Amino acid sequence: METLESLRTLYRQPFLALLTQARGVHLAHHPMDEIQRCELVNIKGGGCREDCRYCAQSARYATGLSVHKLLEPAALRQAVEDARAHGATRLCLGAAWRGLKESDAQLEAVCRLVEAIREEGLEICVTLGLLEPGAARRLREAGVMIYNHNLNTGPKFYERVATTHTFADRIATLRAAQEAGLRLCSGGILGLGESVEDRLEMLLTLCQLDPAPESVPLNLLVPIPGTPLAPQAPVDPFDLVRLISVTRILLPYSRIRLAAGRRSLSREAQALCFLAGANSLFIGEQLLTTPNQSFDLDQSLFSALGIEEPSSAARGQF
Ligand code: SAM
Ligand code: DTB
Ligand code: SF4
Repeated sequence: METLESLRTLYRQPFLALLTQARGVHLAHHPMDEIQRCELVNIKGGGCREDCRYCAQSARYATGLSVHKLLEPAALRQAVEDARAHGATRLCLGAAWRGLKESDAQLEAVCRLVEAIREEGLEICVTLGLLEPGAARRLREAGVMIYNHNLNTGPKFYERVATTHTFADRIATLRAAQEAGLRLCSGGILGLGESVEDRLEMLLTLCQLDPAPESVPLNLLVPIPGTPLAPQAPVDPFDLVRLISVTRILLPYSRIRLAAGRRSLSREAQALCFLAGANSLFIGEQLLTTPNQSFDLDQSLFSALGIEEPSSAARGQF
């Protein structure tokens, strides 16, 4: 059983020792050069009533973002085509709202979207905020395979990041998703003003989930002008690599996704992240509301590192 103290001990090792340990764990559980590619699509942008202090889509901050209605099934075709063109094996549908109850009309609308693409041969992940158990079951029935819901930070720091819901609410959603038979994708954001201790507390919570999340996205804060957290100092890439390493050691079987914020990292820093155990990323020009590292740059990075497009047989292997 891991403890916060054991995580601290891991984290504080000399950098190269930590990296070497993580690499050993990675190679024992994953193919050496395989990186999962996930395509993101914002199915409902902006106008969220939650107050997450990092988020472009919260209606509480003047971020200049317009509010969109839920995407129509026809418009989702483009995302499926983009995913194929980018070699993605997973499509992640995101919505900017607090969450879904079983009785919400939006739940049925999302299910219709999922049903329209469930036979496309892509893994379908959705990120729709807080979920009631009945809503989670309905999503599973419609063909959703994975639910993304990030803890974002440690339990003590959470109220400094959002006050309209709690860390415990987020855990309850993860439980509801698991009980409905959805696999979990859950991780966090670095650079919100949290301490290393907060990050380790978040990891400890993630590794205490049973079963552990199948994927762990680690985002660097993308500063959004108009949000309260925009002025935060950037994260030192070595701190990110250390955190990825500890995550890899704690969660040997999980995918670790180098998520938002890749554009702010050098190619070399991204390579170090892969060496530490990151084996997934978002591909394509756009995240939810901000640009991703361009597909051309990714192609040149993959080519420099000798990383090939994953075969469809590799899909869902872990
Ligand atoms: N509303 C749902 C929720 O909060 O879970 C789903 C959408 S929300 C935008 C998905 C995740 O994106 C957040 O939990 C957070 O981890 C990440 N995110 C949002 N804004 C970000 C930013 N500016 N920088 C980095 N990550 C961000
Ligand atoms: C995740 O962990 N990061 C993605 C996805 N899961 C939903 C979202 C990143 C959003 C970055 C800021 C934006 O584009 O608004
Ligand atoms: Fe809303 Fe999700 Fe953004 Fe929070 S992170 S403001 S819940 S869209």
